[in-house]
Amino acid sequence: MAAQLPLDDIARLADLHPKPGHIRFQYGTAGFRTLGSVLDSVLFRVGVLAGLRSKKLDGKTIGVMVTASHNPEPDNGVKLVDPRGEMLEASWEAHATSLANAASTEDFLQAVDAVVKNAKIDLSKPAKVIYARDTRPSGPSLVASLEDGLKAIGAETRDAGVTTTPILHYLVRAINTKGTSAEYGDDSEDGYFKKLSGAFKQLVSGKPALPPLVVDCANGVGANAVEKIVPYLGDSLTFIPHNTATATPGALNNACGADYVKTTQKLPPSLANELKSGERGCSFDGDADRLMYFYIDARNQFRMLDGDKIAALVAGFIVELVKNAGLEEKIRVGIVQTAYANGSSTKYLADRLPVRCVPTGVKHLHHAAEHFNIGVYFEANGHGTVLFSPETQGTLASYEPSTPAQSTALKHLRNLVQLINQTVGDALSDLLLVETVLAHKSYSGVEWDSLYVDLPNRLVKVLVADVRAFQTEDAERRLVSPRGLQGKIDALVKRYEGGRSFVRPSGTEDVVRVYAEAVMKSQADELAFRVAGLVYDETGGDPATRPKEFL
Ligand code: NG1
Ligand code: ZN
Repeated sequence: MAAQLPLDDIARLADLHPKPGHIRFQYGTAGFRTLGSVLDSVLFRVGVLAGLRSKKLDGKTIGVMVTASHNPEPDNGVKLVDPRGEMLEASWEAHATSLANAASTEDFLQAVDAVVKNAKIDLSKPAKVIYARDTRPSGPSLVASLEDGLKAIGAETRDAGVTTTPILHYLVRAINTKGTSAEYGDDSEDGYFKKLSGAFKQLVSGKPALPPLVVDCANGVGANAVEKIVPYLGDSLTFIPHNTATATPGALNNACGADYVKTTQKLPPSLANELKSGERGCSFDGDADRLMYFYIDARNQFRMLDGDKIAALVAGFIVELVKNAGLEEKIRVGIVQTAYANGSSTKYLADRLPVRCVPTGVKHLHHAAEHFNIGVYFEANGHGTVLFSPETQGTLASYEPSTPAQSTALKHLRNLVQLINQTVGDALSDLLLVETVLAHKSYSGVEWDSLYVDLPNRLVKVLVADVRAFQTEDAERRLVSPRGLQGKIDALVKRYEGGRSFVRPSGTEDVVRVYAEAVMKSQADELAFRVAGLVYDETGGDPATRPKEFL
């Protein structure tokens, strides 16, 4: 007889984690994310779902990360990690949403049964799940709910404790590739730190050491990772960690971290006296998968080096190495961006490389990057990585260089494959990557920044009655509905020199986002607010209550 669902166990434990009445949960680009205090039932159900996903994939280990990334401390969230360390396959997002929204235990059992049938899951397969959480106060109790769900479905579990999102992704891939030709590394934090630091030390060996690097850890779990990697790095790189108060209530992502830097385009106030003219620093977000750099220029002004600048720096370096290795005929390097990429970065990169634009959300960038031999992807907000296709890794492993210069470049490329966390954006791995390029090029922030000049830009949010009324096409660069609105935006944009603007519904908040850029800051601001005004008026907002800043 085919194996059955352990309905009694599931029902008994599900009763301990009832769904709150009036909330509708949605598995979006960032998994489930909302106030930590209402997520108990979601975590239980995600535990059951993770077990089912593992069974579906023949007992491969699935990851579960409990985090709300750059969101404020009262928020929390959860997302699943597929066996190769990537985001959950899109078709399962609907399963996650349906389980999370079942109103009662009985409905939940039915929803589980429907997933089993729909996804044709063989229940006799084992289920293996590894999970971790960030430093949020709501983490421990949410993990306990998750554990109940994993118990209910009979999963074999491993608790990775408090760690960063990218380390959890690394562990998932390391576990699932153990003993295969694609072995990713030892499946432990130690294995991760050894892999990254080993590659970094080789890459910078013989280069003069860079000045110490100020690292803003957002008062989050990245602080632990930074502290732990220090002994592995030895004197190859020195950190000056800041915002490491992971136990201080309310400190997480508060006036610090990568999202603060990107959205305010300012230095975190806590670093005000830490950086002198010419010095560089960087910020992680709360789960250490985003990285923003910055420096203080000769006029003592703060200058931001965002995900687009990181992409330009890194892609340029990789292209040069591929060429120096004599592999430019064999290895095609490409870039993936979203509509939020600064127009100047797109121009700079497109003059040199193939560039693709995809909708917002890491899964879109990641999948598009897989189509290149080496795919570099970064969101402007600092989330990104570099993917080396399996064929390219094979080429790099077997290639026989014919000159000493080729041999050196090849060695660097091989080390980059080890240095870069190819499962997901990783602030620590990306930091080491940036430092590698800066060391090779003898760049300070100034030279890096001068690759191109950012166009001034502005991002604003508009609260509308129904976000679902907004639908887009062309990688979210144009609206198809509400009908007629895009035409009005186009007419407005034409009046601004270097103007570009687009409107899209957020996938993580109940708002519509408006982005605008233009050659002058005042014009970018004005364009953003005018477009926001159009959005507001078009969608049932009462002109009398229109926010004043929308002009
Ligand atoms: P939404 O809320 O869909 O704009 C935000 C970021 C994305 C991505 C996701 C996931 C912006 C403008 N949007 O998405 O880039 O990082 O969160 O965390 O930064
Ligand atoms: Zn994050």
